Amino acid sequence: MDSHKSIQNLSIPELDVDAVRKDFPILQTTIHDKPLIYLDNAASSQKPEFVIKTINNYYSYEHSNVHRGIHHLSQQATQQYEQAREKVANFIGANHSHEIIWTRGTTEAINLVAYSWGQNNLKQGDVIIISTCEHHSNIVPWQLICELTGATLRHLPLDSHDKSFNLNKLAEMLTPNTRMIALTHMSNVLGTITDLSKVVELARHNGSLVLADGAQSVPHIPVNVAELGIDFLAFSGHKMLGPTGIGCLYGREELLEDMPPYQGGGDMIETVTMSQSTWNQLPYKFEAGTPNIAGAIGLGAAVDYLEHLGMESVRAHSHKLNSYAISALSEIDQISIYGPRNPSVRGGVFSFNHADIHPHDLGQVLDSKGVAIRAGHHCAQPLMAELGVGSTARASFYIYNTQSEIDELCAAIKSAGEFFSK
Ligand code: 7TS
Repeated sequence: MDSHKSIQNLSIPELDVDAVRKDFPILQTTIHDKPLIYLDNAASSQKPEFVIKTINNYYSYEHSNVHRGIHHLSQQATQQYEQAREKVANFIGANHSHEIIWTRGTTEAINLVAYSWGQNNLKQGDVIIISTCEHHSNIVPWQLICELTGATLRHLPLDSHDKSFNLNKLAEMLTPNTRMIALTHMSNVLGTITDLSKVVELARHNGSLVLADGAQSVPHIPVNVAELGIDFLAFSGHKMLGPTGIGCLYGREELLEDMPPYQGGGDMIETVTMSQSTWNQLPYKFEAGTPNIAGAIGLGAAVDYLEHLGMESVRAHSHKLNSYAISALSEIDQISIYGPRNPSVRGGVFSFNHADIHPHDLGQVLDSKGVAIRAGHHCAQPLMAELGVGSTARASFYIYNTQSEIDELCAAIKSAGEFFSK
């Protein structure tokens, strides 16, 4: 789904943010005796009671191992676990639920593709393209597999003006040797949303595959893999209201069928003899060992919750907060915001620096006021180098954040500025 189109649709129901907030126990708490203003959602989102209760209920009354028991509990656990896979498949528009592989998160999903697909398909002379604004999870696995296979890793530089992807430049970089284009769908530093349909169009001319890092996009904008035409999508449960330790790799069936297992062990085999083994069907070929059953079921509940809100409404809320944040933060003279100003091409991730305050100091002062932001390099050191900074402060929003929380953020930044200028 094109996020640009969706936000112009005026019939999208608005989120009832007051009601949403009541669903999150942690938002009813205080930090340093102040109401919690949680603006670190790009790192991990908070969890609604519905997800917490689903996991609690599973462990309290329904737990057993999956795919191996003939007893009732095991069958019930298997059913819930596989239903969660179907929910995720529907949520991202996959054609089949066996195109969804459970992983620990985005990082493991990208490693799976880099190793399993890469070892089978890459050789000297082949090229992988990533960009300068990738999270380390979409850089390091490719560096490792290039070292193993002799393939070359090249990076797409950002547009010098607004730090968006320059797709003309991408077109120039493509050659018949380009085997994979692996790009973030939404930057965890700049918030920039990548026009994946265009990337896929360019890639198709060239016969290369496209992997999208959806860690920041899947929680915040409607993502449909079939409409986008991408080959792989990686994302994490914990950034989309689900538990930690669970995430997904979506892969097109034909590609997954051709890829060898990533890890060996129980559940991923069809037969084992002392001399050789054969592999289980998809998706189990890639899921060795007892999986994170509660995690998958919890992520299924998170998907239910997001679908109940409607991803169009989630995106519309983000758009509203982004517009507000851009003008509110721009009013503070000492603040420079990185990334595009147009709220239609960005998500709710705002990295900024204060002329007089180091990001870590700013983070600490804000914490003392109950405002949780992140400071650091955000696992994007090449991007920090391109921006010419060592670190930034970062505020990132989600469904439960409000304009008045952005006002509080700005007030806290202003008061920190006054404190440090004394
Ligand atoms: N890709 C992007 C774009 C990310 O933002 C992150 C996590 C990852 C990959 C890795 O996800 P994981 O769940 O496997 O760890 N980003 C952040 C962040 O910005 N702050 O903390 C984690």
